[in-house]
Amino acid sequence: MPATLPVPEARESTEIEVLRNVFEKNEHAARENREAFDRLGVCCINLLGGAGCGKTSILEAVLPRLLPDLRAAVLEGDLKTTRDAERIARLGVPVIQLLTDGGCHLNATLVQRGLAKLPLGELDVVIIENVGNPICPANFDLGEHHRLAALSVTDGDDKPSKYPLLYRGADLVVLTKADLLEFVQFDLETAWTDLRRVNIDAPIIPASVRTGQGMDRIADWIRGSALVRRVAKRG
Ligand SMILES: Nc1nc2c(ncn2[C@@H]2O[C@H](COP(=O)(O)OP(=O)(O)OP(=O)(O)O)[C@@H](O)[C@H]2O)c(=O)[nH]1
Ligand SMILES: [Mg+2]
Repeated sequence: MPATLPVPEARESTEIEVLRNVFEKNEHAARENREAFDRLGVCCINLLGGAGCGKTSILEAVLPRLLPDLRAAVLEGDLKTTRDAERIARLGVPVIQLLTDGGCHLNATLVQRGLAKLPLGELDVVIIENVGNPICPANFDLGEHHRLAALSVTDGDDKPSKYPLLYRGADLVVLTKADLLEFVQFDLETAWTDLRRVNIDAPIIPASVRTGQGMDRIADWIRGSALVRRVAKRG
């Protein structure tokens, strides 16, 4: 054992600098994305939630309700596979699969590359399904106007207090798989109270793709958000 502890090398401060650069680069790309959306009157929604909480299922149920009066496209974020993009493509909706190759969240630069492949000027709304993860994606602005956070009742009523960042930044919270409420231990009041503790404003919509519960309300919210952007462009 050495008698004295080794003196930390300058390496540590270099790592901090790199981390700051990552966020700066992301913020720059996010700003550019948002400016492009605003210039073209396109509404962008970032769909977030833990792995398997039902994000793609929501899109499968809601997108047909928005078509044809709303022109929508989807960016699908995943670590691997094009499976989610294939599900969206079956609806006849333009979709680009964004693969992070192991990365736990989308960043604005990758989103920018996906947007370049979409006919942005012909769209009303772009929905970005983020990587299934209740933690990291919430830290990265993609240039979206709104965040839709999904919380599955199968994940437990303690999640809003354990992962507050995800729900704090949400403009809409969807309680997914509500048809399973009778089979799992999920106290609605606890979840609701904790959600309200971190986010006082966002509507909370219990929903199920099995029963159709909540799907019209989600579609209305997306339609309303897109309309606001279209009017803002004209103004
Ligand atoms: N019972 C029930 N099952 C659902 C519901 N929504 C989704 N599921 C099921 O939950 C599983 C995951 O659904 P996905 O829509 O793929 O979830 P996801 O959040 O997109 O998953 P990742 O993209 O991998 O994070 C599938 O087996 C769905 O059939 C629901 O409302 N009720
Ligand atoms: Mg998915």
